[in-house]
Amino acid sequence: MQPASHAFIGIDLQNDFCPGGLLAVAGGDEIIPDINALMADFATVVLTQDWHPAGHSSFASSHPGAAAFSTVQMPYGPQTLWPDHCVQGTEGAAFRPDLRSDPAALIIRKGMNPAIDSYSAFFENDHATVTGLDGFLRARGVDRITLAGLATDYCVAYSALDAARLGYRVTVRSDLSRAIDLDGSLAAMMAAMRAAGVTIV
Ligand code: VGL
Ligand code: ZN
Repeated sequence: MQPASHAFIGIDLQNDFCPGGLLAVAGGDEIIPDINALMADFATVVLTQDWHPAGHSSFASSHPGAAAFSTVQMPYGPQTLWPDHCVQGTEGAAFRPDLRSDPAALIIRKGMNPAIDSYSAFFENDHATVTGLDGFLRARGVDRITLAGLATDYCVAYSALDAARLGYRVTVRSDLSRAIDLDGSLAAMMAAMRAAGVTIV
C-alpha cells in the first residue's frame, strides 16, 4: 500500500476516449482493468473527467470552416480543434462502465469554461486558471503523484508537466496510458516530460 502522501491520478477514463467514442484513443479501453488494480494500492485517489459544455470553443464544430485536428489561435495561444467530445451529461462523458471509481476521494471536472480548453488536471490551457487540485493535494500532505490514463500526449502529459512545475515528484505509467499521437505529439511530450524530471514507466 502506498502512503497517503503518494496520490494516484487517473486521467479522463471516459467513454468518448475509448474505441466507439467521439475522440477515440486506440487501446483506451485496454488499460481499465490494470488501473482498477493499481488504484487499490493507493490511499489517495483522484479521477478527472473532461467535461465540456455543448458548443465548447475547443470543438471544430464551433469554428465554421475549420477541420477537426487543425490549430487555431486563441487569446491564450494555439489550440488544437477536436471533434465534439465529452459533452456534460452525455454517455460519452461518463466514466468507462468497468472503471471502479469508488476509491476516488475527488473527481475533478475540467474544460467547463466555454472559452478555454483544459488538458491539465491543475490548470486550464491559459496556464493561469486553477482547478483547485493543487490545493486539495497540498492540504492532504501529498508530495508524490502517479498518473495514468487518456491521453498520454495531452491530458496525462500536461498534468504531469504542471505537477512537476508545482514541485511534486511525478511518475507517469505510460504502460497504463494511451496516446492520440497527432503530428508527433507523443514523442514531443515524452521528451518534454523527461526534461521536466518526470519518471516514465
Ligand atoms: C483530451 C483532447 C481534448 C485528453 C481532452 O483527455 O487528453 N484530449 N480533450
Ligand atoms: Zn476535451
